[in-house]
Amino acid sequence: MKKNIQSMFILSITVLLLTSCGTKKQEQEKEPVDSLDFMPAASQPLISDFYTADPSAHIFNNRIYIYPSHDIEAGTPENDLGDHFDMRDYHILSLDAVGGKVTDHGVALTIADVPWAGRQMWAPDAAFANNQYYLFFPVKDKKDVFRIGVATSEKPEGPFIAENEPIAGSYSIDPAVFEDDDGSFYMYFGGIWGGQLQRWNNNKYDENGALRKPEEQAILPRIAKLSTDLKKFAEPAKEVKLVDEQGNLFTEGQNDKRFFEAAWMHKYQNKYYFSYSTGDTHNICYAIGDSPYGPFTYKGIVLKPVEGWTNHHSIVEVSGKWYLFYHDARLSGKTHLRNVKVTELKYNPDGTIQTITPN
Ligand code: FUB
Repeated sequence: MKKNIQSMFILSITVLLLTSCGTKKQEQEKEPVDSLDFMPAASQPLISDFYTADPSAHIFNNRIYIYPSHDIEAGTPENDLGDHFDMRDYHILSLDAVGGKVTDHGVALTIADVPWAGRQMWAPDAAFANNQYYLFFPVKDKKDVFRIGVATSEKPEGPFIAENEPIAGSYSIDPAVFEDDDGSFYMYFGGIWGGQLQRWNNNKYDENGALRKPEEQAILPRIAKLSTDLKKFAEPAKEVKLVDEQGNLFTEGQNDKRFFEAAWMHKYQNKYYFSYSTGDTHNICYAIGDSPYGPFTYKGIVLKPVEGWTNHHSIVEVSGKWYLFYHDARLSGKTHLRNVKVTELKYNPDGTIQTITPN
């Protein structure tokens, strides 16, 4: 018996040594990094010489372009309304493949060049149509009310020229612009707390608009179809219904599932996937529907909480694989100084998404 234990011990050590040598060899051969197959769920910052967040990724001209917020240490005191997210410009990033070299294209749009802007340039998005590129961005106007602006450029990386006014009928934050297969564009938007969505009912502004009580129906994100020039809403903004499997809207108390901010839309196997952050519970969740307008039925968590208070993402297909672009504050340890990252996203055969746990 004793002999048996001894030989099992020797065998285990040999196996362990052989396995770790094998791993080391494979690691040395991983060069250059051109696939995420072997990477852990939490990856390295795509760029670390300045802070970026809220990555909206798109493929333009066979290249990956990322439209992020540009986080800075502005010295603005932190509060629950997010005043410390006091960003002043946008830089566009691009790379030819996931794992490839990241290019920073410099300042694409600055707050001083937006005639109606007051402060805080938050999470942007982009689109291509009519032979030009569009940058959609939320910023507070001179009365400190968030509106959504649009700017255009001949190049995906800018520089962008902003329109003189915000998009009429737009409000709150986090625009996500989705092109459907028929060429129609829709903007999803909204964010509660500092994003001010609670101040808007029936598209009317009420400075005193309050957050909902736990037993009340949760505030819903908004959608508006865009005009063909992508500079206007083609219709008044509508609420996007997010429901549970029984078809019930969430209450504010169900804050691990209800919408908070950071909307994104993608289509997979002919279904519409609406994903969003639950904010104060820090998940990226998703819900599936049959129309861009919804209703969307809650299905689960895409990304569990990352380091830092905010969670924000985009989901994009790149060369036949799906990727989640996201951010965390691991490098700075400060919630308003974030870094964008990317990791592979996988579907189950039934179309549900495998939850990603950042590590
Ligand atoms: O970056 C500022 C805000 O933080 C974004 O608009 C939200 O989605 C959150 O990430």
